[in-house]
Amino acid sequence: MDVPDHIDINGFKHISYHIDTYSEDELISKSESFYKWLNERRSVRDYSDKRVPKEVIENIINSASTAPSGAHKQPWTFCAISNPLIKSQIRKEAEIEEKESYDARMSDRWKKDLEPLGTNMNKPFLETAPWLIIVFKKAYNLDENGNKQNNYYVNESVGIACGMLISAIHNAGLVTLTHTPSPMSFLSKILNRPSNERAFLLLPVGYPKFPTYVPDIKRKPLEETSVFYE
Ligand code: IYR
Repeated sequence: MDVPDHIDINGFKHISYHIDTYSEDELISKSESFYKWLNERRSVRDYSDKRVPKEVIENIINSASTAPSGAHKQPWTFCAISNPLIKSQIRKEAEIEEKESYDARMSDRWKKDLEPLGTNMNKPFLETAPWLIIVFKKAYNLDENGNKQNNYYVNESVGIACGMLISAIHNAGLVTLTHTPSPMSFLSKILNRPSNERAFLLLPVGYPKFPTYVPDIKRKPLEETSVFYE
């Protein structure tokens, strides 16, 4: 059918959009192989210091930035750090916060829940990994006059972008870890971020150290993660 390549909605141009579609057999096999590939991803805590080209990190960030966001505000900034001095400053401050958390802020129950994962207050990966990506959420934007402009569903939007970032890292054959030093305000200071940005997640990116061991955990089966209403 002949259709216009664009239409007007509320004075905004909407362009016609197509994606490839598949037969049911192809649908099943593509969705299954994607799941199998994604299921190979593991959070890794021990990194090689092997170099990763900047262009790879740029592509990974661009992939994350394709995420859907409230009113298409893309309320995120990805800070990518390879500078060793900044990495060591981040490690130093993160370990101060982590020591306080593990010593005083986290409940015994929480620490017990983390035991199988082998986490502790030491974060050498913050210096060893060739790159750290720190994701900041933009609580609001500032216009030219310094007025606050709302963003919408900021946590949802940035959370989705982080999921896509993690998948892009896995796709590149690299590994990461969702590290959550808490509080994370020291990152705004070190990286000199504006007042409308708050640190959301810190991800080291690189190759795993050899040999690397990860906890022998299992993922919940479909029956425990989903309910179908047919
Ligand atoms: N933020 C601490 C503690 C920690 C918390 C959770 I929930 C984890 O899944 C893992 C660690 C840290 O990064 O060590």
